[in-house]
Amino acid sequence: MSRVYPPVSLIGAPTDVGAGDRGARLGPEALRIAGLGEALVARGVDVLDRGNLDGPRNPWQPPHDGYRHINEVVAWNRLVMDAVYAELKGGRMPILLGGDHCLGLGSITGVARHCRENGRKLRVLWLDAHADFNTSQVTPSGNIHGMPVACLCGIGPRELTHLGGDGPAITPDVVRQIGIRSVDQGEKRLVKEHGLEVYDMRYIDEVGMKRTMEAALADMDEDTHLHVSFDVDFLDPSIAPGVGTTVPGGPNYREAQLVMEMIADSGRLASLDIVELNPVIDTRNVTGELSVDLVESLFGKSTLMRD
Ligand code: 5AB
Ligand code: MN
Ligand code: MN
Ligand code: MN
Repeated sequence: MSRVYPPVSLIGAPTDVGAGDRGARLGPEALRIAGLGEALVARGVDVLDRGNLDGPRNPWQPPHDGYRHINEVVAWNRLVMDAVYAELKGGRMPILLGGDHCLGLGSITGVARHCRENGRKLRVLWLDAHADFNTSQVTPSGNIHGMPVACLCGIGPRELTHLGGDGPAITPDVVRQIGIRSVDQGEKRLVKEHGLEVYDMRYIDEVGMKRTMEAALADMDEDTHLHVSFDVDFLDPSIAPGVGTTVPGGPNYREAQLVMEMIADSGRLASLDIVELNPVIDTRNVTGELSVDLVESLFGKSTLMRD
């Protein structure tokens, strides 16, 4: 199943201002050292590494009014939004190298603007152990990497919900969450209230990964822009220890490969985030290397005799 992929731009966003641990700021380098660029080139993809964005340092302060580092989070997300939007406008596929998952806010806001301007429908696959649907009232931590989906849907402080200028970037119906297994109490209520489509681990256990992905990828057509936001803590910690917020009971190696292969087969992938990789916590760079391995599958490399 060989496919021609659009040219790709790697965008590094070395920050952990939205996280509870420091170290995700080293994620872009760990992905580069694991050979992300080279692996894509080997798949026949035209790759440009745009280097790293340069935002404010992590002040490492406690939360104020329920948010930690909100000014720095806004500044980083503006940079990411503009960089992602510019790549799409130039006809390239942005791959955002995080950095913590607060950056999904800027990335998807940039993607949503591109879709609006080009009359494309947006589908967001959120691969994560967490729903990232907290607000300042219900967050147990104040860490904004636990809030981006809510903010994207218009729930949160104005500077985050209106990052793109004119209202929330998306509505909850464009999102499909997969692999979820840790949702805070108040967050659960919000997820239900807003009708988010969540394929949690219980669902995956009962139904299997194949049917889960069929459901999550259903009803897309040639006008659909598929954005994948890949929080590395989606994976079971036994194969991916290098993340700050591990939760046991995630997808195993084969299930994760199947997820990526089925996304590749959909032919709709148009932008990607790889976030939350924390090399300081990793065992050598195994989690970075596994992430690269999975991205190869996203770009059509199959372990079976199909490519
Ligand atoms: B991640 C937690 N729900 O809000 C919170 O890694 C964890 O981007 C958030 O999914 C994890 O602090 C954020 C307990
Ligand atoms: Mn996340
Ligand atoms: Mn997570
Ligand atoms: Mn995390």
